[in-house]
Amino acid sequence: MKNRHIDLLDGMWDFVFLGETEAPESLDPTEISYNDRMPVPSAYDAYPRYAGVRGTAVYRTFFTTPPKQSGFLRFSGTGMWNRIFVDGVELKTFSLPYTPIDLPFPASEQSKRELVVINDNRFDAQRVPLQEYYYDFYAYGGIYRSVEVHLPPPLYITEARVNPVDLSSGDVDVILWVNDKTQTSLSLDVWVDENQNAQHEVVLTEGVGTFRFNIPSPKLWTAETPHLYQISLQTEQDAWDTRIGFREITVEDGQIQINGTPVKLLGYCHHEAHPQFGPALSIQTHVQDLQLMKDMGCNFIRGSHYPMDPAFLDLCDELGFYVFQESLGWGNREKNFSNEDFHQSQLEQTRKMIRSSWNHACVIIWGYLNEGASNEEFSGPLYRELYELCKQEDPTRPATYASMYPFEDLFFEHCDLISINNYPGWYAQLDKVRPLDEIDALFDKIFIHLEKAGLSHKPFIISEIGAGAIYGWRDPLKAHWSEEYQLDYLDTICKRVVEDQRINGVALWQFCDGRTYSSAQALQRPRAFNNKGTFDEYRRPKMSYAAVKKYFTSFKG
Ligand code: ADA
Repeated sequence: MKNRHIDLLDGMWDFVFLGETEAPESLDPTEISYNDRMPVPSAYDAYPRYAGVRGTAVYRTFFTTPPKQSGFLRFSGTGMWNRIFVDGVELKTFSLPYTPIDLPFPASEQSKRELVVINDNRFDAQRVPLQEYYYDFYAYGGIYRSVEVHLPPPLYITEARVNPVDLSSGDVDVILWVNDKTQTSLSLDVWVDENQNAQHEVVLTEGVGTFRFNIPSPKLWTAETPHLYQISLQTEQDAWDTRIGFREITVEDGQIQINGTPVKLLGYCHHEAHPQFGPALSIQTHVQDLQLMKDMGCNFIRGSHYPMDPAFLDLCDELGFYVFQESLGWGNREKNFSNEDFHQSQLEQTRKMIRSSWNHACVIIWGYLNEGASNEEFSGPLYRELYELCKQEDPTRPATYASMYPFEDLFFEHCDLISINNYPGWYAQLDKVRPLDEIDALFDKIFIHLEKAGLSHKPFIISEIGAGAIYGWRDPLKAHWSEEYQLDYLDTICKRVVEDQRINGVALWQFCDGRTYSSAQALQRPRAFNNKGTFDEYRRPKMSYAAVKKYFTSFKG
């Protein structure tokens, strides 16, 4: 078996923070003086020396290639705006926070290669159309996920979708793309779990080819039995590797089914966030988070509000979680929808998200535009285009968006399941003496409305609901912000979810507390944190943990 040559560039890089430079677009990478060192991956503005700064930072490292060897760099996640140079030559300027991106670089006579990243973390509608200052989670800068150098041969597979199409026969359909569009065929061997499976002569048209192979009597993948197959597509000089799970998602008659069996999705919205490291979470933190969720009986994670780290998705494949993977957006309004750069960036990042996470068995739902203006006609074109894009890129998975308008939403026909964010009893009527009563009342009203609107055939999930609690704040009066109020709140909602068949799932808001904006916007956010976590930011459980665990672990379907 061969492997593609991949070097991980993670480690200490040269670094300098230049502050509020006027034009990072015209900085010359050869004229930078570095005065510090910085780990990659990490968010530099989470470290004490640069905490909270906004401006331009420059990173540099070196890597080696054999002379005359080209390749590509894979950035798994960066914030918020970047210009990338290899040997002084600009490869690309881009701003797609949290989104994996591959950048081909040219060959050189030299084997020592210089990589420079000019990175800017300022809010700017032109440079960074996807990220607004008011999003309710802190927007960090830097290279916060891994960077790899891939050194493939001259003809190589750039991407492949490996789709188990038949759970009983074990047929797997593959569509693959190669870098050279003039090639008309590709010979390859398929390996499954270290065993040679079959040889194929794949016909290529415009650099794209398809073929089918078979894994007899496959073991099925579910969150409870996360069986994975290691697949390697081996050409004469190269290997393209992935893992797949045999599972099928269907949405029918108001149900979400996995492998033909209806499931109730029980879990959390999960930010990649830590008070010391921002969005740069280690594999250790990922595993801790996932173990805590397993312990509570969760089978579901909504990756809010951006594509999750590929390393996190690998773990969800392996440990067994159903994931709602969504692209970056938060409460976008007319200003954004009327901005062509925002529109195009939404489409681009959603496409990249789907392509880079297509083979993950854990991903069962695509999402976009969290709490956008789905009650306004002006946002219709983008909602429709994003839905169509999801269906074109992937007809095998449902697509949806978290709506905050259960009664006024205009686009429920453009989604496969209805996802509602709401906070009855938290952002409650001020004169309500028993705000918790709002919870059941709201869902009763929503179901009457959906029935009248002829939408009862669509599965329904609560994509957010929750209440804030300050860790350790106990109060016999059970007031807002006390652990007691949050406990009663989550008890009420979890009971309703497990008992009501019309609710196909819940992603509680949220797994753990997370840092948010630090301006006067934080007046509703004590400590400048969103405090609705069942755990605090250091993953210490609040009282509500027991309620969630009680209902989720005892749910039998
Ligand atoms: C919204 C939003 C979340 C969070 C939440 C809250 O639903 O999608 O990101 O801000 O509200 O805590 O109010």
